This record gives sequence, C-alpha cells and structure tokens, in this order.
Amino acid sequence: MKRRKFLKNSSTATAALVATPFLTSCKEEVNPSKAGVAANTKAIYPIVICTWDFLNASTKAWEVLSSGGNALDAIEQGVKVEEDDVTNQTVGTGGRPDRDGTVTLDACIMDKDGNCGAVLAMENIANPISVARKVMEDTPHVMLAGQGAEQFAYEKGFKKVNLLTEQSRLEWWEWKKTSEYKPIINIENHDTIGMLAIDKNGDIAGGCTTSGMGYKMAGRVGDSPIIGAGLFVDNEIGGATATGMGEEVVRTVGSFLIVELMRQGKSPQEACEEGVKRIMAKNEGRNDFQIGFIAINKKGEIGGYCIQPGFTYRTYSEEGHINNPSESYVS
Ligand code: SD4
Repeated sequence: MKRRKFLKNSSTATAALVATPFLTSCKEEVNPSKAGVAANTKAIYPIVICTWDFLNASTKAWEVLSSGGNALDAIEQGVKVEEDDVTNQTVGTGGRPDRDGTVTLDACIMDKDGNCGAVLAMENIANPISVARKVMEDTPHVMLAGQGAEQFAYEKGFKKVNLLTEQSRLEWWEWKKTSEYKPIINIENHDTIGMLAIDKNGDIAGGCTTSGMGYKMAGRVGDSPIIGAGLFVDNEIGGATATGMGEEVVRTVGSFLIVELMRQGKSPQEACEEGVKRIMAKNEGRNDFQIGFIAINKKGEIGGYCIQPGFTYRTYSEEGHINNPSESYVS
C-alpha cells in the first residue's frame, strides 16, 4: 500500500502541519534501476518511521531531519528518547529484567555506507544506541557483547547507572511467583523501537534498541541488535526493522529479507507482508506470538505488517505525524 493511500485510510491518523524551514528541496528524482520503483517518480524526504506509537521519539528525529541534520544523528537522537523514558519497559532504563532480575540491553545502528555497530546483553549503561554507534565508528568490530560492551562504554565516557526501576523490580518480583515465560502478545513483547530515516540528501540510516523479552533467560539475545534480523539498511534500496518475538525474526533474517524483496521490486508494504508470511510458513498452527515489520524505500514510501492485530507504526514528514494502524496476518 502506498504511503499516501495509507495516510488517507488511516482512521487514527493525527496529521499535524509542522514548520519545516529547511525543506525547500525535498523532492528529487530517484534512479529507478536502483530503487526498484517505477520510473519518473518523485522521492519524498526527509522522513522518519518507527515501530509503535512513539510520538516523542519520532518528533525528536524529525527535529534533527527538518533542521538539516543527517539520518544517522536523527536515529540516535530519536531512539534515545525511548531509552531514557523509564515508563517504557521494553527499552533502556526501566526495561523489564531477565528472569534473574538483571536488565540487559541490546541495540544496533546502521548508516548509509553499510557501516554498522551493535551491543548485546549490555548491563548498567543507559544509552545502548550511542554505544552501538561508538562500536561502529571507533572500533574495527561490529558487535560487542556483555562485559566487553560495558567496559568499552566506560572507556568512552558512559556512566554506570541502575537500569532496574522500582516498577520493573516489583513486577519481576510478582512474576517470580509463577516464573512462567509466556510473553503476552502486544504487552510483554511490546515497545521495542526500530527506526528508519531518510535525510534531506536522500540517505538512509536505521537503529533498533530494546531490553529484549521480559523475564528471558540470562544471556538471551533476540533479533534487535542483529544486523539483518532486527534491522537492515541498504542505501540504494531502503531499510527495514522489526519488533516482537526475536527468535522468529532471527530464523528468517527478517529485515534483510524485506530489503532484498524491495530490491526485487516489491513495495515496502508487499515486502513486509511477505516477511510475515515466511515466518508463518515456518510456524504452521502457531498463533501465540507477535511480530511487526516496518520498511521504507528510497522514495520514502513506507509499509508495515504484523501477525496479530494491535501493531502500529509512526511516521513524521513534511506531511505531519501519523500513527499508522498496521494490517495483520491474523484478523
Ligand atoms: C526481542 N524483538 O528481544 C525484541 C523484543 C521486542 O518489542 O521487539 N519487543 O526479541
């Protein structure tokens, strides 16, 4: 589904006109042979898109983009808003702990040149997206995990903080009474932020950050910090990112798959739908988990699709900010 059609159909759309003084030349011809799109179409950017209804995060990213900033900065600044929001129990400070009561954070970031960085199962550091960016920019590696990631963060000047809020500690204590690992659809696997942005130059970047599945086993890592699974960007084609049951996204290398499907000519919407279908094909008869994908192509067209009803994704562009209800595989 094309973005304009989606906006028109969106019953919960909350479009608001915004001042965009730097947006005088945001429409540009796209090379159709590279982007897999029809000839003579216009690109619309800057634009930011993120999983779930993160108005504050997308607004922050839009502030960066609309004042001429680049997509990578917009991503880092945008998702940090959720990392710092203690009421979001799936990202950053305030995230739900693992079953032993330890909060561990996962994040990755990817730029227009295919550079990427990630931290996995990192404790005690409030902004994993910024550490992931440092891994990308200041090391010869792509991923740092656990204590290595934490140590690296201290070397880069990050402070040690307590990520476990009283609210999350009390809920974990309550959970321990049954100790049943059974993530509740759209609740316990909710609110990971995956974000994709195109800046005024038409360059794409993306990021994804999470505390992972609540009450997971110690050391468990999902899709979110895994390049290709929770996030993938190819500046010639577009980007994709995921939220939900990470194990299933990893098994399908979901975000890479969606970008490759766009390379073959599918729209972002068609590619997200195919991504979900591939997952469901491996899970015949299973209907107890949620995954949501979002994607954007070089034109700034967007798409989103999920397994269960309830997933939404937010866009912010010169056309305003919109909360898009996603269509779902299961009705
Ligand atoms: C994970 N994909 O760790 C993440 C969880 C998530 O919204 O997306 N929550 O598997």
